[in-house]
Amino acid sequence: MAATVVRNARPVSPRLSKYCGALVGAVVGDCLGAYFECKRHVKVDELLNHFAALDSVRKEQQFTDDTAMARSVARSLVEKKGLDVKDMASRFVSEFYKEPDRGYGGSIAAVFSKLEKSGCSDPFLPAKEQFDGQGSFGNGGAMRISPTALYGYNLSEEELNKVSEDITRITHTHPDALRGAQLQCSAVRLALRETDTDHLNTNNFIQKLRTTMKQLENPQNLDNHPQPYCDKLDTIEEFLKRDSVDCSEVVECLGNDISALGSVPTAIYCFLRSLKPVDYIPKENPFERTILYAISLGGDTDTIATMAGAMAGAYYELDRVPQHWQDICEGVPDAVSYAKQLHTLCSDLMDSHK
Ligand code: AR6
Ligand code: MG
Repeated sequence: MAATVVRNARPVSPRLSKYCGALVGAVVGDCLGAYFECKRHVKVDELLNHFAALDSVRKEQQFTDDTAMARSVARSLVEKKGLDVKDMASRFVSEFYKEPDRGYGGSIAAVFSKLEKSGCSDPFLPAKEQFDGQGSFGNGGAMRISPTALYGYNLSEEELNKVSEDITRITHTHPDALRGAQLQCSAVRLALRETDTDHLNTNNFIQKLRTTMKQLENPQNLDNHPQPYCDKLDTIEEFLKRDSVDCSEVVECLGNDISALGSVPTAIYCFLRSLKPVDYIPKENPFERTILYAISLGGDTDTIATMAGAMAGAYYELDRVPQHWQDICEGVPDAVSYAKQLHTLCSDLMDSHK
């Protein structure tokens, strides 16, 4: 597919520091969250001690599959100047075979193997065959989608949703995985578009996401039609009205697992909750607070932190991502470079439709 038409009435120029913040935020969330991955409960003392010790660490903190795949998404969008599904699928495959030990999901190797054998002739077919035709409901689509929000900054909502869906369908076809990636992409784009980095109207933010998800989950507005993501957005809104919500309740109601439905809404909550101080996380910088809060929930910490980190980085901009974290996390210079290239691509698309 060639570069998609920009259909917004008045294309707006995105801020480069927000683009860099989004991709660097995602990388540091992944690298720093990876240490705690799969711990069902993260003890606050252990978390704070780990991060205090990190201040004097020079060793590189490695990224996982989340970043490995997000880099392929960014590279493909930049080099093809838009979505080329076959190109993206073949980048996923070669990246996987180059470094298969990046912590990929338990079942995704089967998709890569079939894609490789078929030369990606039908890039959507292997994913459709997963789980007896049900498709994977994992968060592997959502965890890598952030660069799409940068590329699609000025696309119509419909177009953005289509691009997110197609990128996800290369590996995941279950509706929960598709809707989860669309929700994550929409949330990152909303955070990019916010210009006042000191005041975010959380009700508006959630309301915009609910409108998007309602259209995707229940376009005909049928009574009793399942709309699991809208339900989770309601829960987030209710939690944000309360003075405090226990971590255990957050995990019970929103989730912290490898499913898209059990992690994307959680990441959104982490971002929105961390706009305000969190009593057990003594951090003034709200970007840092977002990452530590996300990890404190345990479970799929790298992926929840990468998704929350993308939103927080997009909102607060690059200079709120601690310099030391940028120095020790693998892949940060590349993330900056992809952000710049996506920024240029987005501006070129705008110019070509003026
Ligand atoms: N039915 C039953 N189990 C399922 C289904 C299903 N339809 N879908 C997924 N699972 P996968 P991902 C279970 O392999 O989404 C890594 O840590 C099943 O146990 O598609 O790319 C990443 O960083 C399957 O093995 O991977 C992500 O955080 C597992 O979900 C996370 O894993 C993962 O689905 C998911 O990555
Ligand atoms: Mg991972």
